[in-house]
Amino acid sequence: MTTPTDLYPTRGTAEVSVPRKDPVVWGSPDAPGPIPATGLQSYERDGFLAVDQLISDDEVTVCRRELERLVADPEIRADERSIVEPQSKEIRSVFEVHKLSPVFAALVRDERVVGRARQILGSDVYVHQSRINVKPGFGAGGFYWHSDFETWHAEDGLPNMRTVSVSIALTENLDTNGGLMIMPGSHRTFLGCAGATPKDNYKKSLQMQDAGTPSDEALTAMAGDYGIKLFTGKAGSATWFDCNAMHGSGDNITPFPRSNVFIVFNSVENTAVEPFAAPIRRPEFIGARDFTPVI
Ligand code: 6CS
Ligand code: FE
Repeated sequence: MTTPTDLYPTRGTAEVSVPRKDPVVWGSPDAPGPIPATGLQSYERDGFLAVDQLISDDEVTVCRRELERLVADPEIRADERSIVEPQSKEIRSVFEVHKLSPVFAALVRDERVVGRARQILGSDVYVHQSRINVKPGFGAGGFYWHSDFETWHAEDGLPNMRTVSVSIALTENLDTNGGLMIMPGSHRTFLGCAGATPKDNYKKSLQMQDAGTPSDEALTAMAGDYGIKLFTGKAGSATWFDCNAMHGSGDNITPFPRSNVFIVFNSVENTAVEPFAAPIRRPEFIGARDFTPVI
């Protein structure tokens, strides 16, 4: 199979910005599903869609108990799918939770979740990545500014921008405890970053990203053009965002954890090929190679 053309060059010697070549909403505007047409329009415009209550309080309780069970399990802590905070060594993230947990496996298949992904991506979808982010507080680290697609293209080999993420809050996302920030509209420009991908980059990047990080100049220009929106919401709220939206989150020094479950749906028409800008593939628990559609 021939490698598709690299529409989004990145991790070369210089930072380069190119216009997005892909649609944002791949489905038809009147496609059936949980998102109303007005919601699809604002997702197209902004690169995100906030849902005040995606899952009920009772469902949040079940998910939060499941997160706590996973985090407390010594076998999970020893598993390579667990990433710890560099300072405190507390668990920062656990990947592939849709395989580790029947609770999160059911969430992935829930029509309120996968139905929205199919509507946006206009096709069947599979899970490219899932994780819980614990962000326990008292100094838990944030995630510096980045485009997820830049990494998923460079390191996981996703050819086109036909991927959507949902972050479902499992604790209240306050304006103080390191909530998600997105630059509205930034998804329409691809910023190719400077600097080659080191081998085994993921072992560091999941704690603190380096390769694929925009320059201060680029971030200053983008923040000036688009602004920055901070997402707050009660537990059970969710933010759907385009794979190329420039986003990040700050450290959490409050006592209030900012935990979420994060699921990445990719179109079955956009399956991963070889990395476009990395020496080797990342492990499958980060970038899936099982393209079985979610049913
Ligand atoms: O590298 C990745 O795939 C992950 N890193 C971040 C900071 N966001 C996207 C994804 O979870
Ligand atoms: Fe991200």
